[in-house]
Amino acid sequence: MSMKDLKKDFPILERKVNGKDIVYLDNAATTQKPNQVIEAISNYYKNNNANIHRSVHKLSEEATAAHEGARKKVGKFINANEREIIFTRGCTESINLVSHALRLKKGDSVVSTTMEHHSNIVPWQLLKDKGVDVKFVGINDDGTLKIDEFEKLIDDTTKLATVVHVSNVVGTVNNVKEIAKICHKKGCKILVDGAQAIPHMEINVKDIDADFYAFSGHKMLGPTGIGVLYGKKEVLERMEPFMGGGDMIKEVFLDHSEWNDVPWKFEAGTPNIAGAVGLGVAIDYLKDIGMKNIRKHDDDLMKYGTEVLGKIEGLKIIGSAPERIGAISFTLNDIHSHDIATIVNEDGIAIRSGHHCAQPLLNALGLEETARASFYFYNTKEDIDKLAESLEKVKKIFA
Ligand code: C6P
Repeated sequence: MSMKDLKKDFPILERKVNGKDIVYLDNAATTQKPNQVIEAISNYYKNNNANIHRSVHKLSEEATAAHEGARKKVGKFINANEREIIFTRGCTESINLVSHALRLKKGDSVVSTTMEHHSNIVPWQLLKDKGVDVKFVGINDDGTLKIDEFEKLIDDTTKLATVVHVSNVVGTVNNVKEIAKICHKKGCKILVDGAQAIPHMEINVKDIDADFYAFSGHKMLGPTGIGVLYGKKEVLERMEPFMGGGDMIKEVFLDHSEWNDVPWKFEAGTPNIAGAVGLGVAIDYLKDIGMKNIRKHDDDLMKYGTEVLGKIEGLKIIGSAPERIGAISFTLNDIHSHDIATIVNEDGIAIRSGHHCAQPLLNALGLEETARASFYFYNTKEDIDKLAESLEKVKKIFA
């Protein structure tokens, strides 16, 4: 089956926007959902809904099995043990979990990068009140990281380094395996923000040797409100809880409590059970296509997009790292990106504009905003052609 045929699994891609067939090029913000995922969520609520881990009745047993089954699927998908998979609300919460549960203190430091999404900057800044220092690795003009800076910035005080696997703005693929090696050699742990990597490539957390790997379900065909934090079991076991509440305890006394085993120690309260079920089915769907096939298709689109958009006079593609995937950011003459996005929307084309929640990265590139087209396997070369045509119209309007 060709990637084009898969489009029919996505009901939303059949709708019209402003009387035109929708061209959805905002996949880095969120991907669309196939019928299989939508139906799995609906089926869960129709047939199995109950709270989990708490009751002995049939529905609770089924709901628990569905939730824990999804955890198994996630574990297998990234080559981790299921006990190393913590369900969260999304990548942002996964990073915040680590920033709280590590219990960093005065004198400790964290090394991050200028390329990060705000989700991997602000949680670390919030630790400044505690006396934790946050340092940032810079970028080169082509949108690659200054990897040598990791080596220089990590010192005896550094407890954690954190890096985005794939940039949501310039699409740069960082060599996280090499960065993990540097971190471990220098004696600190590494957290990888995999939000934009996991939709497009095979992820093997053991091969990367990441201590933590964070991502969101909704950027990989799953529902919103469900995400994952992978953590090495021995690391998670040494960490303190993130939130307190039901299910994260073994026993509660009035003066103290004893924590549940990992991963449940980090999952306080009733979780997003339907979300986990939906994510599990999204993973089944991705595996059926094959992550290698998805990568190949998305690489082809990136190449084609770079060629076609690159030919438009006045259009400048931002970032030229040797390995990029998923997203092309660009400026067009001096037209504001919100104007670009608004005008192409008239042609049914969805792209993102603005700072993409990565203001320090844009500042480092000497910009305040860009337009961004981001792709997934259901996109076609025709989608890119339509965007190019529409951008010519934008230029005419502003000529
Ligand atoms: N980037 C984008 O349009 P959440 O919101 O928790 O699902 O994901 C946060 C996040 C973290 N890291 C990276 C690299 C990301 O790209 C994102 C989300 C979207 O680029 C929405 S701002």
